[in-house]
Amino acid sequence: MQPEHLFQSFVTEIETADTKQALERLKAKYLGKKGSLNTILKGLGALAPEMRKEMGQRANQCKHRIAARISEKTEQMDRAEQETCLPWQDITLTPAITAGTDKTAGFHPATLIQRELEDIFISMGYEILDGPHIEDDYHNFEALNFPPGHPARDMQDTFWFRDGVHLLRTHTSCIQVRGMAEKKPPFRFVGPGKVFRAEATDPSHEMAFHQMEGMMVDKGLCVANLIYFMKELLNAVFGTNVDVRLRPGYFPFVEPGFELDIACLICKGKGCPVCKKTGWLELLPCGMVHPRVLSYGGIDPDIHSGFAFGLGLDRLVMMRYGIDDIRLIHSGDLSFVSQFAAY
Ligand code: FA5
Repeated sequence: MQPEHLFQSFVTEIETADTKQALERLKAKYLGKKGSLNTILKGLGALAPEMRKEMGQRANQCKHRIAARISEKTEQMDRAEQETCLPWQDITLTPAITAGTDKTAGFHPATLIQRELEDIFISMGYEILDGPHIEDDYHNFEALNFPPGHPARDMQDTFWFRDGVHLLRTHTSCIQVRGMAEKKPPFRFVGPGKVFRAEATDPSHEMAFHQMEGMMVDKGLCVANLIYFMKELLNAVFGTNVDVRLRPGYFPFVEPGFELDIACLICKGKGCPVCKKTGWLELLPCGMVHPRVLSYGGIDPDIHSGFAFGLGLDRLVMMRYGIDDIRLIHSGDLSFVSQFAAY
């Protein structure tokens, strides 16, 4: 091919190259080791000497023009990129406070309550553990005695990943599984964090909300120990005796299992949309750890027993601050969050 024809086809192609990757591909196609220009240059040896010099000059000219067009277009793209980017900012710097806009950041109410609870549990000898938001079927379900196909899995509407194995954790109970794998009894820990469920929202239900898991394993633990810790916790949070009721509750990973409800502090037990007109709010499901779950965790249920609980943190926030709609908590509305004192 004549170098001028090659240049023409390059000009047509570079018109439609609108990304840097496309330019790189063009560069390789025309100027690369195995590119079209090198093929022409390699063929020079086969030409008659008088043709060789002339063809060599034309090919080199073409090479320089192609290289120049590519770098020109790359520079254009760099400039366009810089124009669309926001100016660089160091977000770790304290912002300048302008007169009349003296708003400073504070902690989110869910963070405030979480930290307060952590302090209470640390004072009772608990450790704080963490776990990933993206879990697998084993940690979220199987090791908690929800075998595949078990109807109790339907209690928690789940966001699955396409691989059918990974999911957004539906509860913090997975931290029980991770804690047991890491520790030898006796131990006690809490695991706070965000959990996710594919469910319709209403004044007391969100799709992403917070829980705090708790687990204690030792020799000779029984329901009386569980109730003692739950009462201590609620008294410390509310600073007064709150009305609670304990009723049977089913969770495959505890036996016996309970629902601990708190008298709704929004309507003082009269009934409102938050408590679904019952006067009570489900806050703290709990129970004695199922022997099979202890065995999965490598703990001998004939020697050790344990209790576990899963506190709904957002609902606790609602009761504590008198918030009548859980959806406000994640709304990102500054007039809402700025009402809470810094910790
Ligand atoms: C559980 O998630 C169990 N893992 C709790 C548990 C742990 C039981 C250890 C026994 C032993 P449940 O689905 O009920 O259970 O949720 C626990 C708490 O999270 C509820 O009491 C409630 O306070 C809160 N909660 C549940 N669903 C939502 C939701 N959609 N929005 C806000 N809070 C919720």
